[in-house]
Amino acid sequence: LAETETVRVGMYRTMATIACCDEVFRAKLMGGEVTLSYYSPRGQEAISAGVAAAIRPSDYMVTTYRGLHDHIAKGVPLRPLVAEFLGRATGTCKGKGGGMHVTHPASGLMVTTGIVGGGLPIANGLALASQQLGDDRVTVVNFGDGASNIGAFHEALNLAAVWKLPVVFVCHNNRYAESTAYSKGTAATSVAARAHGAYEIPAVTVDGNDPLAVKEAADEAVARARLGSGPSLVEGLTFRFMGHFFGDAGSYIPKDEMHAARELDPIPRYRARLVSDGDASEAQLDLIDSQVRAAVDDAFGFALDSPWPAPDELRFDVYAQEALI
Ligand SMILES: Cc1ncc(C[n+]2csc(CCOP(=O)(O)OP(=O)(O)O)c2C)c(N)n1
Ligand SMILES: [Mg+2]
Repeated sequence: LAETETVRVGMYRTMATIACCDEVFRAKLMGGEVTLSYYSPRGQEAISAGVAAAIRPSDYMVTTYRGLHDHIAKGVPLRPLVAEFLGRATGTCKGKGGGMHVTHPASGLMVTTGIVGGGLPIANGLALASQQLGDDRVTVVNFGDGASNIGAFHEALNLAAVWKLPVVFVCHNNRYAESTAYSKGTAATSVAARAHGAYEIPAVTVDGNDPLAVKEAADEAVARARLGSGPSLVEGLTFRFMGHFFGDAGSYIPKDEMHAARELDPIPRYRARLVSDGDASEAQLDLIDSQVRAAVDDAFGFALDSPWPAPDELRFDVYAQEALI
């Protein structure tokens, strides 16, 4: 069924999978069943779904500690993904990276980093490799609004523009960097204005709660990169529904601001849109929801039944040549 569905309905499945997986992580953390550092992407599903629908499986992606939404959208298989978040030997990095360092080259998810802004120069490196190899790949790098205040953001945009790298910078502007509101820390009306004004990079700000708007902007940016015309920046305006990390109550967010943001929750909104546009019936979307729930439960079952990495594993995957250890 999933193979034959349209791109528009597929984006719903992606968003539902992200939200369901996030819900189970939070429920298990709340119940004390699992322990991990967790940064919820709830509310930001549409940006990941829209961008992923604009690229190919062979394209590269870089993301952050909040990257569960990007990992799922890029197609990292759920079983090893959840196992990695839970630190199990069956994870994408044998449980040695955790959610903040998920890497899965087979699905093009190359780097997850906890260093704010650190992914942008790495994405340039991947894009430079593609440019030199002529492999026709595009690299997408996801980051937050706060990252646009980091030096690496400016260095990366400048160099990508000078070298015309096939990279798409995707800013998930969720209006907060930890507890700092956008307007308190950022001297620009938008992140797109910085890219365009300072580095002459084509840049747009779109409704990040609408996967169709995100996909349209990403389609253009990806086409530009693929043609060799250089980088673009897509900024999606969205909101972080949970605290910065699991355990942060977000008390610094005014109640009316949170209430207004939740009114724009991308998932019920997109669901209603698909039904009113005739893409799918409520029953079809309910079926997707139940399939998603089964897949997520299966992944958690698999992960929780998996062993921890053996202590001896510490010696491996540290250097490129294991013989040197
Ligand atoms: C270089 C660096 N500085 C500071 C931190 C601490 N830190 C972690 S997340 C974060 C906020 C980043 O906000 P934003 O880029 O908007 O991303 P969001 O968390 O909203 O997704 C900060 C300051 C860090 N991890 N790395
Ligand atoms: Mg932010």
